[in-house]
Amino acid sequence: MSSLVETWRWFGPNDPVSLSDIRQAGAKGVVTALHHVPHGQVWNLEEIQERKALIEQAGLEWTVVESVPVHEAIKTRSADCERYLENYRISLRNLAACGLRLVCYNFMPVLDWTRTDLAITLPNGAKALYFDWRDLAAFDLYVLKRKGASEDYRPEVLRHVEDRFANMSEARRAELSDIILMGVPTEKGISLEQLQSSIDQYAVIGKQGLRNNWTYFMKAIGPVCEAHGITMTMHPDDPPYAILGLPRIVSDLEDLEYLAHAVPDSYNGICFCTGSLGAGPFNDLPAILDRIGERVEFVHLRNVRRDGIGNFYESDHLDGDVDMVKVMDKLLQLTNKRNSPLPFRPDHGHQMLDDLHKVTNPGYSAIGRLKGLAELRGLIAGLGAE
Ligand code: DNO
Repeated sequence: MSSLVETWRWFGPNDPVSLSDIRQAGAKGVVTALHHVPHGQVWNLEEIQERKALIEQAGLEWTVVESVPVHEAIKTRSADCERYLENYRISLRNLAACGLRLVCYNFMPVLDWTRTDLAITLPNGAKALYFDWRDLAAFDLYVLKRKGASEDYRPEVLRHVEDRFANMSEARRAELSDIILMGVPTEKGISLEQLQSSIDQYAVIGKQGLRNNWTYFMKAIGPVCEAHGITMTMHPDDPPYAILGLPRIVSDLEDLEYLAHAVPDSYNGICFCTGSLGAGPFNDLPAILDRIGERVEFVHLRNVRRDGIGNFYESDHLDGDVDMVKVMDKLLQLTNKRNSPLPFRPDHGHQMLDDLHKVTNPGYSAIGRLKGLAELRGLIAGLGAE
């Protein structure tokens, strides 16, 4: 029998949210990465040790490494793939040498998570991240001008897109492109040209090709993971759709089961992100946990509220389309069967109160996450007492 452990994402020494803030929030563990190291380069031992020492001096523990980014050459299995695989193995060995054995990563082509707005104002005045299919389509059709793009959107999405784009100010158009091309804050975004050429490249690879490349990646790092007791946790696609013509392979239960069967070894784990999976109305999260719960080694808890055409905003942690009570109940049941604790972090929070006047990493301001964590903590205590 084990327990859920509270962790908190930290973007490193430049994060406006400090380690001392994290301690005050009550989290025990830190989730972080060497964000300044360019994707694909080796994480050297000294730098990992230094970062770990900083966290421990603050009375915390570095619980999860999120993310060790997978270089595009590996995802596309192109010419430099073997070199980047070797770099990845070296980074994993170095992490394990520092006692870091739980890693989160994703296999989303080029873009990490995607939103179309980073600060919509909610009725109560707080700000939230938002995804609108019509804005994505406007970008796709009129900025990216992708061939065949209109076939990928439903008529109710396309209906107003032309007008919507025509009425968008230049500033908003530029902002929309920046947001879509952004990826992880504190890491570099990509250019429109890079996106265009990746789209062409992935059109040839397709979904099955990407699955094969993922399997190849996992088998290539498998011996290192097994020798050093490392668990990899794959983050689901955010949102859980193939967007902008790019294939995606971790969007629903079928995908998750495919991955679990393709590499059945225990180093192949899942990062269960309720916000990412929850943005798809086809995903029944408690049912997914019933099927693949044993593979879950890390959890991101956040909620979303969808509208009729699948647009969604990030809602309060206990208020949205994800039934957080049921999800938490299942997670607690899972911890009963585990020997090791299951780390979770309150994922994204609203920008609110004092944070409205600060520059923060989108989704990662302190107070909103603190509120989310407190609510989740209460839920755990309540369900645990039952
Ligand atoms: C967004 C995050 C993701 C996640 C990566 C994992 O807020 O959950 O950026 O860290 O996809 O590789």
